[in-house]
Amino acid sequence: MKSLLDRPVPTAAASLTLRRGAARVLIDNWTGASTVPSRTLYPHQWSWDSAFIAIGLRHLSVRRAQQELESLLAGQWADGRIPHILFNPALPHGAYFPSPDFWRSSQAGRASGAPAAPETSGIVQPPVHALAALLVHRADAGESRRRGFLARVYPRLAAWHDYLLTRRDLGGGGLAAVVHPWEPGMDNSPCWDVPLQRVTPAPADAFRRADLDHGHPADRPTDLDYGRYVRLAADYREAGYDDREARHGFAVEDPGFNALLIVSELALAAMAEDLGTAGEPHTARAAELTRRLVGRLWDAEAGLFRVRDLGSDTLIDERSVSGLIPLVVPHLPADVVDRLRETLDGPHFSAPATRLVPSYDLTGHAFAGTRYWRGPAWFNTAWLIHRGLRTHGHHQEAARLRQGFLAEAGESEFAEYVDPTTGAARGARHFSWTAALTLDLLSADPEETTP
Ligand code: 2M8
Repeated sequence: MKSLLDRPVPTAAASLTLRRGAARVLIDNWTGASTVPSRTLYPHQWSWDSAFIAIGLRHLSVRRAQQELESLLAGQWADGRIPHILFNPALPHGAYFPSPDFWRSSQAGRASGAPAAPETSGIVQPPVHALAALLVHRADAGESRRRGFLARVYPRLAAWHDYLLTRRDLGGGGLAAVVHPWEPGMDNSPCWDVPLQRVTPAPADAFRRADLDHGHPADRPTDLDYGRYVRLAADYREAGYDDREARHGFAVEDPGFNALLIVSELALAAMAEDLGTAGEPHTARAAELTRRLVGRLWDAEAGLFRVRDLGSDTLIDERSVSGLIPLVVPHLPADVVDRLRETLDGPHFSAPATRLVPSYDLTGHAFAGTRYWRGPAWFNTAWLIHRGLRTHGHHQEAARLRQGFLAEAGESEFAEYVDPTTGAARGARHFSWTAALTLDLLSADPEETTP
């Protein structure tokens, strides 16, 4: 097991090596218009991956970072949704499952406004995009204005948020709901176990997984999990991906997802002002969403936000890193911020072998150090929590997390995630958002704590 004391602050030479390594990953994973998360496991364009990637790419090439986001927006549906995958038509269907012929977006999603091309999935991922777009804009505001970047992306991002806040307010409480475990980005979290029990799995012989060609079965979700993922996605497809028609077998309000929506609403406010229009409607919406988030999902006793299961209208009794991500919201009540910091440093999330934050409660009944989102520590969530600590002025804790992040990223060859009990790298290597967010933390700009 690695000792935390063995980890000095990176020297200038070590930082340069890290920067070069991270840049190499992004160059290798660039396809010409966007970046794949991993050449092996995830060979298409993913939604929230591209947002994190753009945040890092802006330090290499602002133009390329803009292109990353605009390439994703080319797959946006007329109803406003940004699909979670845009498929590369040059790849065979077997490269990833579920493939375009499963989702059939251009046909099955036509009435919901799916584009004729590219083929996409029909579900979504967390709305980090407006935050990413604002950070990309600010990396070179002059160039961005000359190219009309904000003018093009702002209306599309506003439509995306409108989709989430109208079609996806399934609980009627003013928060966006997610309807598939892939939507909050934490596919296999124990938070989904109870709501997923209501879903009849598709039979195992009805599909062929491609993830096991590259990922280890002990790390990935089980076949039973996949059966349920397939059932939910197929039912949504059969309803034309229409949220007014679909009877969602799974619907939850996720704190991380909604926190990112709030931060992105604030980013839209800043964009609107830059474009000479009023940012106030977005600021007001962010304030209202913050009230809803605290009102519907905060658990003061546990000291973190919980997931609300809309099937039973109860809070799910699990502790996930998603419940800490709201730290990134600027206008949280002070007592909530204090409790979140305590929880971060307490027994549930303070990992023995990594300075990253585990995805699930270290003491929880379902904790598994290597299995997908059921314990492993991920770099994007650490980046968000780092941002949250800085937003609330906790610079020392933020600096510690940054240092841990950079050490883990380098030692793990930019791994997808890390086992928090041993520090061992797991999942894909040369993973794009790990590299991108490394570049970002190496260039951390104190001006950028809040939108
Ligand atoms: C993982 O999710 C995909 C499905 O979207 C998968 O397991 O096949 C998650 O970690 C998700 O958050 C991430 O966006 C995606 C690509 O990196 O991989």
